[in-house]
Amino acid sequence: MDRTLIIVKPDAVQRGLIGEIIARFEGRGLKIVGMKLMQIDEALARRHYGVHEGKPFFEGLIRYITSAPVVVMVLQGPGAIEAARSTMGATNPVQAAPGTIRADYGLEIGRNLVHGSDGPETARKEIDLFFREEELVDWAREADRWILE
Ligand code: IDP
Ligand code: MG
Repeated sequence: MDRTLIIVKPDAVQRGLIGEIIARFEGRGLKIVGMKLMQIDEALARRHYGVHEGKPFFEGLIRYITSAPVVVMVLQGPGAIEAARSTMGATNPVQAAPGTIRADYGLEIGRNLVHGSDGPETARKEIDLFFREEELVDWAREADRWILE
């Protein structure tokens, strides 16, 4: 089953939107198999966003993601990566489709509330970066037979 790493970013935590954002993913049927509140330190931020090193927004991005606590989650389900990305909306909230998290709660690309892995390889790397194997719970959800065919 596919897995993806989600981060409820510092702006969303500060604005009291943790529950709202988790509810979007949970309601869609994605299963939470890992979750914690944490403060990302600079070293972890630089590793997580390593692909963006050297870009003009990079240092600001590191300051943003380390500026307050975040909630990190591993979500599981068929097509979890794509499902989560479509629930999040486009990177720039102004261009995101209405009904997505970023469109419904954001206006600026540098305060776009949520992160989601962009592919299977990135997802594996990001999950390993934020969670130890024993922190992930492989549980049987009673509702699964009403969500998954
Ligand atoms: P994604 O989060 O939709 O995958 P990426 O292109 O991977 O988007 O960028 C990572 C994060 O970097 C974005 O979510 C956003 O927080 C930040 N970011 C990207 N481009 C800009 C920019 O032009 N200005 C400020 N922040 C940016
Ligand atoms: Mg990305």
